[in-house]
Amino acid sequence: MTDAAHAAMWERLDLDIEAHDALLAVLGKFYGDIYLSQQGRLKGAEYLDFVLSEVHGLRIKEIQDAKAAGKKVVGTFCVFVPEELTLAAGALQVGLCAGAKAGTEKAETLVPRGTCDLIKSFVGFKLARLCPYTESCDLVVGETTCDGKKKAYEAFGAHVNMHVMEVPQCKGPCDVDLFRAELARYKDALEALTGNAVTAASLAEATRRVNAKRRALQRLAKLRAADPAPISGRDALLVNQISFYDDPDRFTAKVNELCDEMEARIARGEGVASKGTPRLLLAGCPMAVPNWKLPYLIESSGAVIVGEESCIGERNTRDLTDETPADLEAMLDALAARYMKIDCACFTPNDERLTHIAAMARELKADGVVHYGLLFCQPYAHEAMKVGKAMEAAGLPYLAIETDYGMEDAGQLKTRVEAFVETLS
Ligand code: BJ8
Repeated sequence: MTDAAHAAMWERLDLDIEAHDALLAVLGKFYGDIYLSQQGRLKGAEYLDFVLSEVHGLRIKEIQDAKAAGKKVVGTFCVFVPEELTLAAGALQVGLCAGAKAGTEKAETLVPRGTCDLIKSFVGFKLARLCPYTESCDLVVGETTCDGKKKAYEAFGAHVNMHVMEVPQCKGPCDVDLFRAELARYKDALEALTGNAVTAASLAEATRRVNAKRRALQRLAKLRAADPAPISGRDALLVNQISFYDDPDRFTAKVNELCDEMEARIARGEGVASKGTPRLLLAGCPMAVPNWKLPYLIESSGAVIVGEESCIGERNTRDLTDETPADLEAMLDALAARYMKIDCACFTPNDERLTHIAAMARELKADGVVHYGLLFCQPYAHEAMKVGKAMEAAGLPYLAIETDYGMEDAGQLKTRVEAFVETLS
């Protein structure tokens, strides 16, 4: 696509062209500094670079072409929205979480200042007309997870066509029933939006495609247990971030190619960092594009990240949906069972998360755990304390970091991370 074709498309989407150009310039520079400067990247990382360079270009063109052919586009903010159902209704699903400070002043006219940057960012991107994904959506799906999100959706719903799914706060049998009913309500909303019925055949096919994507990401996650680490934490995070934007089948194929290359690299005893480099597990809040600050600080401080315990990471890919049910009702039951396993900090109690973090650290041979909490995020701030105690009991060095999308604290964070890495070496 030419620059002029890009610009014409963004104008049709009513983006603020000047502000959007400035955003892309900053993003390009940030990507160059954090990603292209890495040594020993996999050849398959060219796919990541290409997708990122065209994240507001070719992928948006594909989405616009699909819309012109009659497809509907559904935007989401949370891994509780089942992609299986969206695909089964013949729609496209894209993630709308954003990882950059943008339109903050405008966002603060809709949500309080003491709101986490993830929420302020998606509100700001919409109000400042900066996100071609949001502008492409026919339906935006929210969910009642944390208080910040559920109240933000009340205000956000005045700006987009919105459907809010109720996600329970506990995991008893009546909570699973509630979520099962919400799946049926979401299915109805999708059928009304697309005019397509969700059938046993379409849901079985969609489940197979989404599971294939999860299997590829599971495969990649397991390969990171090798020492030396075959892929940087930054690139692995980017793979997970792209999983929310790219075409699911193309993405699966590309991740499997990346895994083939990683296996060959492991067989040769090669990696992105030398054997014995301190290995860290990153746990906590999800990191949406382009929230790469902390991974960059960690990996430029002499450590390598070997896993992400996050919704843009293993929390989203750990569990597959059972593919064995043959009728639609049983398939919806299987979806409810699968999604209610997600150990988001919005649940109470949520002790399985502590078990998962300890197991991941063990399997990935992590030397320590860094917990990332986004400023003003109550659920993960509370759990950061519990995770600290659990890691102490497991004998694992632990560092809890709370930050936002700004760069003002980068120097101070780097000092803390370097000191932590020093204790591991
Ligand atoms: S399932 S983690 S994607 S809700 S950082 S907005 S929690 S105040 S993102 Fe999440 Fe779904 Fe849970 Fe995952 Fe609120 Fe915290 Fe902000 Fe957060």
